[in-house]
Amino acid sequence: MANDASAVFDTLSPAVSKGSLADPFTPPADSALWRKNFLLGAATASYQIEGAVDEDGRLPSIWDTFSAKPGKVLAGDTGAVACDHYHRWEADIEMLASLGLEGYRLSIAWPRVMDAAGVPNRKGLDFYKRLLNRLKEKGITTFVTLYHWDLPQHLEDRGGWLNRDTAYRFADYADLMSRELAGTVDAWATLNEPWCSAYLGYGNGHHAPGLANDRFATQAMHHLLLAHGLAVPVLRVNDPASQKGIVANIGRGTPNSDSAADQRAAHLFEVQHNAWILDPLLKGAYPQDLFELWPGTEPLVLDGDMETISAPLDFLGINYYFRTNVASDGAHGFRDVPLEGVERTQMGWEVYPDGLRDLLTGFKKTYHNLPPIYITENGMASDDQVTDGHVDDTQRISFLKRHLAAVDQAIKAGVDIRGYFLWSLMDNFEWAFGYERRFGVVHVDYSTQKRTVKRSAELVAKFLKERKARA
Ligand code: IFM
Repeated sequence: MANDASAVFDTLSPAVSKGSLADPFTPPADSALWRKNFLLGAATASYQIEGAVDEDGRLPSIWDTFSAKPGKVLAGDTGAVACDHYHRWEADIEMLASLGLEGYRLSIAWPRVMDAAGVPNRKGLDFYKRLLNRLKEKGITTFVTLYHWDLPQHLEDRGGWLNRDTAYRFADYADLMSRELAGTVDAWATLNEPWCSAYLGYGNGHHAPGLANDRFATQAMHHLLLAHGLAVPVLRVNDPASQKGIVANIGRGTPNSDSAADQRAAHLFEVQHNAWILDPLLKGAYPQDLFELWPGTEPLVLDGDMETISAPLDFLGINYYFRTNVASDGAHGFRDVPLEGVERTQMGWEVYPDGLRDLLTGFKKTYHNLPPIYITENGMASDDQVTDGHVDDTQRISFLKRHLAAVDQAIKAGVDIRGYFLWSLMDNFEWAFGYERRFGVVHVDYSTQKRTVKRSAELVAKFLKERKARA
């Protein structure tokens, strides 16, 4: 983790670098974040930053198809150019390193690296090799996600995640990538947020491929988890020194009242958001309450599938953003009851750091085999503007400080949390919300591709520099 953070200090707002501004980020002296081995990094994903969708043999993905359909993405935005990272990756890594960030979580675009017959695409593979080699040279710990939602369109044309065969194709893809990239990856995550792929993609249609059927969602989830389970042993054989895991987004559901019905609604919310993924992975079974919520949607599960899915993990990645206040819908489920007067982000999501702590401590009680945890995403969107060359993202600074305090509290309560990745390194294509929602700690001007380090990133860099100096 030997980054030279000095470069960014040449670009810091003068008041921050001289220490004349109160520092609203630095964690208290007793925080676990001061531990040198607590990894602090930033995350991105291929379709959200790379652009270059038609270059060097990359095939179409479901997000190319989906975003081209009118009305699916805000303002008709697509990932065709995004942050142009495919061409600007060297400068982006310099920027990451100059901030002193110790870890980088990226994803690989499946349609860039193999064709429909499974033949490797050398140009696509070389892009990731160059990228990962440079990260290693910089001493940055690499977390690589194999699937962050950009399924090759040719697989969707054969049923996508509704087709069991996609899970086997994913294992082939994992095999290729881990043979090609072994030694440059510190940690492999098979999937990012299977909840989003299954529910938003096949359950309510807000994401690609845009299908809306609860039964589809449960079957897609099963095949996603099976894909994960089939890939893990392949990764273990090809790249034994790396860690293997999966990344789940988790949601806090709180009851709108003390009534038994609302308490049950909050429980079902968390079953649908958390247990649907974590129970099969960590208990080898789907939570039966899920099928109370969605009667008759049990997926087709073949003998041995649950054993495959629940093989031990080296780490669990957790992505957390907000909580949802819910009430009973009067039937089997829950309905959102948005609270008034609470702090929200540009996404309209409530800022609720306690939810992260409470979920993590709850998982430790529920899952006796809970693997070590990395917070693989946490952050917020705000309508950031560049003024005189600076972006003063005050709400984000406070958001990050409070969520890192929640992580510290969970660590002190005994949860084994080893690192935290900011979402995101830079503003990017926020799926159905296009480029309007800015999650980065670095601002991107999409008309010029100019990157401007936001004040939040300056303060993270300042903290990391201090921590390094003390080590
Ligand atoms: O931008 C996404 C990311 O791709 C997955 N997790 C949530 C982020 C914010 O919505």
